[in-house]
Amino acid sequence: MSNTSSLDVAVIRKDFPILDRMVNGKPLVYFDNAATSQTPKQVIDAIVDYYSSYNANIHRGVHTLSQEATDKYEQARLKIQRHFNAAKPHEIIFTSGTTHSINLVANGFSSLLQKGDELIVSAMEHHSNIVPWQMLCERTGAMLKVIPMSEKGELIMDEYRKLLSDKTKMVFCNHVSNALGTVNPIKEIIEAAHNVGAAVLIDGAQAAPHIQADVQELDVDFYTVSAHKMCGPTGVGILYGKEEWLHKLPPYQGGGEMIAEVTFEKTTYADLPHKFEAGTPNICGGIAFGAAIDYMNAIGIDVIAAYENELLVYATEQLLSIEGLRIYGTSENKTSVISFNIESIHPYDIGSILDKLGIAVRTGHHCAQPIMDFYKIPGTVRASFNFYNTKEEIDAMVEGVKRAKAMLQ
Ligand code: 7TS
Repeated sequence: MSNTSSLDVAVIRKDFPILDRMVNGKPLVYFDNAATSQTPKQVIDAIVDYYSSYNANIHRGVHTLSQEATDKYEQARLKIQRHFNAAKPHEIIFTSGTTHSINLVANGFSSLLQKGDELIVSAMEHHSNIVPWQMLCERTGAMLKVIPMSEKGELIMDEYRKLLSDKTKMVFCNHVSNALGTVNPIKEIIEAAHNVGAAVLIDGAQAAPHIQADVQELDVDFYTVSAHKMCGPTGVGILYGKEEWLHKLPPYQGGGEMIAEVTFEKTTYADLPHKFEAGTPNICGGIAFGAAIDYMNAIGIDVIAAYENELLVYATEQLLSIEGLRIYGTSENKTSVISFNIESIHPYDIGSILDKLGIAVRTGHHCAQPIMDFYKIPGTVRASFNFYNTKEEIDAMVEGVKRAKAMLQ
């Protein structure tokens, strides 16, 4: 593993113009990275460059601008392919993000399932990895089973193995929980599912910014990512799918660019990846996603992970020094997410006081209501750190939480 001395946070912060701004008269402390990350100027420049120099529709024009835009868009696909080590570029489907990617797969499985089939979901999913599968079950008569979790916020793997059978057709689970930060043992989950012939979708939305995922090494069937959590823009992401699965799934949306030939009698579909990319895509977003991947790789995901782990350990210690503060998600295997509450104080009230101090955290159920039901709480305060955050910012948050506690109790 690389050592953290190669991450110069003062230099890195200069890449993020937004980190200079004031909020409510205080310097911004941005700890809502799990919701969306901030954007470095290298990515902002890629967006400005696109609209200033070669904005055009892709895959269709003979003219120079269209060719330039097409080349840049397809280069971004190649960068993403290399980053996640997909075997082929056409296994990377551009989508609007993780939610779109999951819906694309869930919709495709409608034609592959029948009544009595079983799907397995983990107890710690974001709603976007629950609701599309419930809708699929309603359409097909398949049943949804749930891998339970422990008080520490870890999946109970023995229970998972008991749920698997020859009825299991698919398993879906996040790589990292957005509400708890738990890193799930996805390699084991994938292997066990494959042993009963089930396909696996891993929601990588929270993992991709912090962990280097290798889809071939994981042998995962589908992996989903949102660019905006990886220093890229909103409204773009990818679905990785193994070629054989992408051939089996029918197209999700019909329209331009996804066809081979259209007549009123019959339409044939384009090859991968275009079969799943109907209509004009988020061209600039895809190119900027490529720039974001370049930016993160220039620092190094391992370097990022080691530094963020330092922040996690430091913040955990500091927060736990506050009497009555409880952290939800205490696995040893975590990314830099801390969900907490202080006794009976409502998380929203703590979040509002922190905001007055310029500190951005998320409060609420984090689109993971089953986790809140498990702990019997309405929600948590969630602080999530990225590699441009500092220990001084953590100190400011801890002081803010102490102040909130004194005011609210
Ligand atoms: N899956 C996980 C694990 C997530 O954390 C999120 C977004 C999604 C899926 C959906 O991603 P989208 O880009 O399609 O919206 N999570 C959060 C969050 O924790 N706070 O705001 C959004």
